[in-house]
Amino acid sequence: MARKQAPPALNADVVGDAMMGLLQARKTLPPKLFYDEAGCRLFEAITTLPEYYVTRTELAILRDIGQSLHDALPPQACLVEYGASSSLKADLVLRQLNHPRAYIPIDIAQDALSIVQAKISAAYPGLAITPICADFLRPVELPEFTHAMPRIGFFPGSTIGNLEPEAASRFLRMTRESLGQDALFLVGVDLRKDAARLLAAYDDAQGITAAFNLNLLTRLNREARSDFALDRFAHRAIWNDSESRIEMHLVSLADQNVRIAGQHVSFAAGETIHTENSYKHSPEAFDRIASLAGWRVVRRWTDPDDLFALNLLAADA
Ligand code: AVJ
Repeated sequence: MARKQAPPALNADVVGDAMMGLLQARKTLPPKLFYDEAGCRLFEAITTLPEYYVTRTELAILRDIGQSLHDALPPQACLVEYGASSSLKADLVLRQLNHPRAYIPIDIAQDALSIVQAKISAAYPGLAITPICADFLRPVELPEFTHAMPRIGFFPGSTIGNLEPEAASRFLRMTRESLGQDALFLVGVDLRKDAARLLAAYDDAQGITAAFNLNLLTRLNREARSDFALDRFAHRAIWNDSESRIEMHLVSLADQNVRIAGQHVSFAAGETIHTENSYKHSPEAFDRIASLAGWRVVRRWTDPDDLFALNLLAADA
């Protein structure tokens, strides 16, 4: 007897997050929805694009500052990484640490997290590794056994740029509480630069960023049983100078109705879904965000072209 294949399971979290954004007057979707399996792969491809200077610049800084990083960080520490989708950057920090004792990678993508765990545990046999699969914007309880260790937070990639300045301060305040007294925090921040360079980085010639943005709709079609027509939306990147951020949008190419989780959402031609902010902070703007959260920037390493800054924060007493 022919059997119908079961439809893919409805993902209640994804439906909830999507509806929350799509029912607003100005439609939005949260950037964490980018990172399903296909989205993680597309993001990996973005990080090696010629136009996307962010990842390669931060990696170059991390490689260049080895000795000063070593000198700035305490021995026997626990490294807590917020958004750990690749092991590359943590490896560059861990190799500068004097007898690191624990590594706690936190990420929303379980598959990526498992790979990170496998790679780091192979490279650092004595290190205690406790991966936590979670949205790092929510408070996370760090494992008991790390409580007596010096804590170093690590938030690379300029992921903090996804957050509006107030939300970035809120996040940093939360991590200050969770990392505790005397903690340090290494935060990667993409710097303000000319608009043409920024726009190219978020609208590359090969269309990988466009595919990454549109994959959100493919994901919703599968996990929220929506019926977005992929050829009726287009990728758009905008430089918003007054807010100092790149915005990614999905533009509706027609008047249309979309069904999602049993509801109808209508789009006018030209209307957009705002899918991501990527703030580009001046050093002063980031100092302020950090200080509002009870952190002080004690060190800032940049590349020769001042594209990117790796900031070392210390918890203010
Ligand atoms: C992972 C949030 C740092 O904002 O540059 C890359 C994501 N979006 N291309 C960024 C992203 C489009 C990226 N972050």
